[in-house]
Amino acid sequence: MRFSVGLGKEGAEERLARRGVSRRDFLKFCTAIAVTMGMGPAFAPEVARALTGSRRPSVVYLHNAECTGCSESVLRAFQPYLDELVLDTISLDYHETIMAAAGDAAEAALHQAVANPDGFICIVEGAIPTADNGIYGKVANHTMLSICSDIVPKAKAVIAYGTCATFGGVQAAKPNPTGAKGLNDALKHLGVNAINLAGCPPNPYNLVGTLVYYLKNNAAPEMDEFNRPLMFFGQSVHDNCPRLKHFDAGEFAPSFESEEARKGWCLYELGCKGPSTMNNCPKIKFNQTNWPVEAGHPCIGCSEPDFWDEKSPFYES
Ligand code: FSX
Ligand code: SF4
Ligand code: F3S
Repeated sequence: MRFSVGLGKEGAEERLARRGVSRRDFLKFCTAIAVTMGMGPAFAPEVARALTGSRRPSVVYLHNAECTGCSESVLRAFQPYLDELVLDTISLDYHETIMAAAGDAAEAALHQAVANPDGFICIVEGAIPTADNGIYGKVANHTMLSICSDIVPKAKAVIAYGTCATFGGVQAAKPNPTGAKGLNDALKHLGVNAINLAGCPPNPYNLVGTLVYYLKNNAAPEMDEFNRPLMFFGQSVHDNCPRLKHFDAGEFAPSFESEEARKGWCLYELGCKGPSTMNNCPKIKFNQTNWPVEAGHPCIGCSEPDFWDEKSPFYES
């Protein structure tokens, strides 16, 4: 499999090699992304081309009310060095958690990125507290609401990453004293219409797949009624669950510690919300290793709107 690398002084392949990402790892990764996108392994060279193009899009990454698990899901992925690949594909010009700059220098970096004549992609993590003019969440003495209102509408593409950014997440659970909202809900009056990559945490492969799609098509992928890309969220967790044959046979594990649970029987009677949750966890897994239901825990519906209120109690069917 060959792919041509966008050339600069140093090609992407060389940059990755210098950071310890072998060509083999990179192509394995591209194949996984192609499969995540529902395109099949033959699409891997296209993914490789998109990820190694010479023009790296400028990305501004904003944080709001959240646990930062979304960033962690990208940065702590261990195989094959997903963080390196992501950071090599994009020019991450502003990210409050990992940037070296602080104070005025960080503010300057943000405004410089926003003024980039080629435009920028905005990735947003966390819910936006909107009550009382947004005073319950501030960065650098500006409310998250005012920062997002200022920056997000200027982006050429917007990705809400994680269930907090998409639907409000835990911050928006009743009684929601801070008036926390997902991005599209909070900023629809400004015309913001983000691609929603739900999940708590979201799967970083879905983020990379979205970036690849955008880099290739200069447009958002086809989405469902909640703005979730159908290529990732078109099927339920249940549809692809390895325990499905036991569900169909009426074989339900009576407890987590039971022999039946260990044998792979269905967790529906222990609270599993897989049948009403759209996500690709069973196909993609996390860190290409495992995912909740395979590890013995019911799906709690973390990629659905209002899941804290609507899907709880989590351990009752
Ligand atoms: Fe929310 Fe992300 Fe869950 Fe945490 O930033 S989607 S609480 S994994 O971190 O926003
Ligand atoms: Fe469906 Fe959950 Fe049972 Fe899997 S464990 S088959 S997702 S109900
Ligand atoms: Fe979330 Fe259910 Fe997947 S809880 S991580 S959507 S299995």
